[in-house]
Amino acid sequence: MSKLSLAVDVAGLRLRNPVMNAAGVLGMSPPILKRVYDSGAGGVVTKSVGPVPRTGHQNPTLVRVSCGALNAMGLPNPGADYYVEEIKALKEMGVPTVASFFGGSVQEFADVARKLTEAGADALELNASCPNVADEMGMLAADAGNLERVTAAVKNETRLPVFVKLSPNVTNIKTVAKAAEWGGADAITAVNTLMGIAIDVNFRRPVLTNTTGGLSGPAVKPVALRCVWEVSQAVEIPVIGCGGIATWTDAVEYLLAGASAVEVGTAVMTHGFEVYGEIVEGLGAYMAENGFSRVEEVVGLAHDAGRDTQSKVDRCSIRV
Ligand code: RRO
Repeated sequence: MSKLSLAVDVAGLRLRNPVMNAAGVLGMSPPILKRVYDSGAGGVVTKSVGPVPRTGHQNPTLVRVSCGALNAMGLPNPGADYYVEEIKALKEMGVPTVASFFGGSVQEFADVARKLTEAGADALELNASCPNVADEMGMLAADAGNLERVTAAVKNETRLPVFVKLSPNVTNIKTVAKAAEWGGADAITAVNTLMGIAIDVNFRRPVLTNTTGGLSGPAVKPVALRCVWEVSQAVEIPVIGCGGIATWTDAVEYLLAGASAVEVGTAVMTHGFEVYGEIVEGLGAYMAENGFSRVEEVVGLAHDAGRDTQSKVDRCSIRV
């Protein structure tokens, strides 16, 4: 049997293992993202950046709820020009860096993608799915036609792999995943946060200033896992799983559902930075115990099992 390796190549992005942080939770400061890498992650993802600085929504912007967290940060970021220096710093530290970004128009998406490419990012994550600025910008991931156009415009500006991050807040995620693929996406990240609300019974009003927010953490895992399952059936490009991953078993579930890599966000708030190393270690042990030598051998296996079960059911019904 060949030697076990956790290294993956996700649409051209080579990582020492398939575990990254999810965009947003840890911001963009190079020393903090370097800690994610030093804790064992294969690469890092920055907080989404746009064309110009934004202050985001007024506090409170984050509330802990049972099984997770609800946020409505409102895309706070210092603007793409500032990020250029931050990305250069991460690259100098040897950290594989995925730059997450957004725009308010096709041209803005394309311009920011070009700047981040010139800055030296290793891949781009096109955030089509922030749930907290939908009134202002509309949600790109809910509009297949626009998503395809924006993805194509971004691909025209960069030679880097482009991952399109989708939303679970849509009726049919397969349709939008296919639109991103048609636009030239190299991978799909599934998924962003699930829209929710928390109400303060004493003040008798929503806790978040923005009223609604994006739910993340363990509560969303079954929903996000279903999204990965469906998207991986709908497209030919790799899928990156995101949503409620806190343990190596969560990560393995995502791989079995069809993800080629995973992103871990909210769990860093509850488990600390060690969560990345723990997931990587557990994944390695699982692969060794089960005779896998490469991560790709695990990807999508649960779909095959589903087909086996189906055929057994068919055989049973024939006997009956
Ligand atoms: O900044 C946010 O409010 C935010 C973003 Br950009 C996102 O993609 N997902 C989310 O839950 N919050």
